[in-house]
Amino acid sequence: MPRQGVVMLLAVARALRPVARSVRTPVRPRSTVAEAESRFITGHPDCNVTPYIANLVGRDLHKKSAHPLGIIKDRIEAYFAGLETSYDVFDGEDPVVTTTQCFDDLNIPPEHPGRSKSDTYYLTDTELLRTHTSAHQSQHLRQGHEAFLCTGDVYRRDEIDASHFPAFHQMEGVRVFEKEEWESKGVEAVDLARDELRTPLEGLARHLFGDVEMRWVDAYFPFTEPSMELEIFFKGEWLEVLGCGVMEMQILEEAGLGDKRAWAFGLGLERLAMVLFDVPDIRLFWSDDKRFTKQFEAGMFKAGGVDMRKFKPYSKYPPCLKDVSFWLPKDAEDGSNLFSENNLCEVVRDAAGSLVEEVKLIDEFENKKKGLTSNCFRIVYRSMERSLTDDEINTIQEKVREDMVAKLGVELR
Ligand code: FA5
Ligand code: MG
Repeated sequence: MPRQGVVMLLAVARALRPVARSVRTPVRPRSTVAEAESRFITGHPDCNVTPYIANLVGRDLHKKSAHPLGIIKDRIEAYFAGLETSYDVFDGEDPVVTTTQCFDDLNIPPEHPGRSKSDTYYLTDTELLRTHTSAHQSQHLRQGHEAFLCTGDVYRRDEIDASHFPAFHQMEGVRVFEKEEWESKGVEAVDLARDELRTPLEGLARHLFGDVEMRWVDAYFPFTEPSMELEIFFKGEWLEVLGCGVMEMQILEEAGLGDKRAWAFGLGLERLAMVLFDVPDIRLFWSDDKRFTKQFEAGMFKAGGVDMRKFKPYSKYPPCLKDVSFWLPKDAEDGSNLFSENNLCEVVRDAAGSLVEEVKLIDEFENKKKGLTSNCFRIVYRSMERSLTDDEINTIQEKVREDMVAKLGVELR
């Protein structure tokens, strides 16, 4: 969108902001000019994008050919380029999409938890940071692409640990089939699409992991039927590589392809890169530290990571643990509650950025007399790059505690 349009939208969003704010609405502590002007922090009452998240958008790690995510993406694209069907390749769509693109077009019902503000980053009530690359399926189909790959950064408000980060990268693949293809084979359309899905995706898994054991597991996605996940047995564990299925007809019909059938898949690049390069913490992908970036080079990939140089952790700095105990707020009249684990994680992320490694519930009990529930969470702080000082962690922890009271309505114990 041209800059003018953005400015205008921001102005409209501001004008629409409710005048009478409830007294409980906390004053936002960091209302800087930069924040007010951010494309992502709109001032709309439904906006829950924080400065920390806004700063992750646009890093385009998947486009860097010497970054582990770029290396894996290139490897997958090279595999598809070697198949008979020719796939159009996309990797530059705007991560800001509409609720129509991300959910409605995909048959995701209004009550689906993935739509909630506790799971998803909204800019306004109708615009959000995409939660999956499936958000672009319909648009590419409408534009006439019948076989394509589409990679991008996706965002989910989520728990915090070594394998979850609020931003990660997905690649989507779609392939459409014509009536003649299933008729000439004398099979049902849905069976053709399902069978035609298995070979290239199993081939992809071998291209990445070498000669591994694989299995197909039934799954559920609102936009495919049947739906499956492909798992591989790697380093002693079953690992989910991708989700896929035969696209629901409604999606094809709305794209003007009602007489065709298609399969689609979606996979996460971080999960693959973590196991193939031995990267122990998902935050490392976002590091600019030369000790990380220098270890990777374009095209260095070898199937299964065999004979491939692996990531050597440069050192593990000591963690700093902080526990916080508090009484949960009571539910509001409409049953809603300011506190949720995801909201707590957001508060911690906003104060600590990538210094937070894990947030976990370690104790919970109910005081029947008071009618209140107490939680104790452990926050693990650790830098990937240096030792942390007590002072800086205490300052962060103090901010977390203040925000927990102001934004989540808890009573600290
Ligand atoms: C989806 O996002 C579907 N859109 C995938 C799909 C596309 C299904 C097309 C059918 C047809 P899911 O939420 O399971 O599904 O995520 C897909 C992949 O993203 C997973 O297999 C996993 O590799 C990766 N992934 C999911 N959540 C995370 C996370 N928090 N961190 C890192 N990778 C993740
Ligand atoms: Mg899944």
